[in-house]
Amino acid sequence: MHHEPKKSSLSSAAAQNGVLFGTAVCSSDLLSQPITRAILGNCSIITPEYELKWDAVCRVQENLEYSAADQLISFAADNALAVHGHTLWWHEAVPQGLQMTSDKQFREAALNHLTSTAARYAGQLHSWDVVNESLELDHGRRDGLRETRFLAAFGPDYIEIAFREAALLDPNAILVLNEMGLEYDSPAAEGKRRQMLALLEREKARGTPIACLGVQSHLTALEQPRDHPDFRRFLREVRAMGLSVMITEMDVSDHLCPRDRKQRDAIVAETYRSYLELVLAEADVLAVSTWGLSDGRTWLNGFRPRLDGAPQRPLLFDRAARRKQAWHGVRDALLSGRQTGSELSGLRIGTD
Ligand code: 9MR
Repeated sequence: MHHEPKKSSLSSAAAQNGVLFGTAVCSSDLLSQPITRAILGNCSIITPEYELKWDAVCRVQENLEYSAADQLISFAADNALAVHGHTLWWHEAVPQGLQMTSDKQFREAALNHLTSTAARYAGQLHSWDVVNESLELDHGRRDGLRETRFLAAFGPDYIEIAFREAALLDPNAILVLNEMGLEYDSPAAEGKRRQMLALLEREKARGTPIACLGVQSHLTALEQPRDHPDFRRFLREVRAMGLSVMITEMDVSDHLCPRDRKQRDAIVAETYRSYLELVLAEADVLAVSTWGLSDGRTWLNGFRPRLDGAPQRPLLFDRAARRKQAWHGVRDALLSGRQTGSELSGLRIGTD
């Protein structure tokens, strides 16, 4: 396998600031040589895009199926890549058969899934998204928690329960609370940032072993501001709490951009660059991951199709796995990133 020279790799640019660089990977990506080469040439960490989710592991109830996840994790081990586990408890990944069970049955199944999965990979993962997308302000609760099967079955303690179990089973993994939409520029997003800080304060007071906030970073070009004082302030407050940050799912939807490729690619690249520079300057960033590497395989064509029918170009490589301007935007930001809080890396709030 041909590796790109190290000097042109995103992971080596990131490493200059002590940061890992990576991407979400599907097991099918490994069938493509150009994609595999781009992963090996640019990444120091990978995230299984769906293979570890509860509904993927548990297609047949009571019968956990880990072979797809195992394949990605051994690919990572063979190539000295770190692995970010995604995700233990997420409302969208509850297996069909468990939606209608009693609370008691649901609690047993959810704990069984968490403990089996965390124990199986203990010592092999860099980090875990223990709980994913726990806030939804539209659900109208004072604490901002999303109404999910987990909340209904365990009550609001479910976050603490999940993190304590994960910490017991895999004490060396960095435990991450992953969230979407914290980075947007709107009154609703500001409300979510406030609720996230309140949630982190509450969990800290109880000694929940959350080490890191996962900021998904599904950005929209022309919507994401170049500077973003409210988000800056939020990241500073997160750092002041002793929490590190991972950018877990970054991509840039171009559905608002003009069709012209050159213009689109330039706007997307600039969105990546300015966003990453901001986060690297304000947070104790452990890792930066995009949600896929190549425009040939992105969730965005389904979720946010362009009105003109042209395929989205939201990632760092084109369909032929050639670097785009966005690759350079990310590299520039990784090289210019100045971290002031890296001594905080790895601290867990409220433990011991
Ligand atoms: O990109 C993922 C897609 O392939 C899966 O079908 C989907 C459901 O499991 O999840 C997508 O990834 C989501 C991630 O797990 C959590 N944050 C939002 C991502 C995009 O929907």
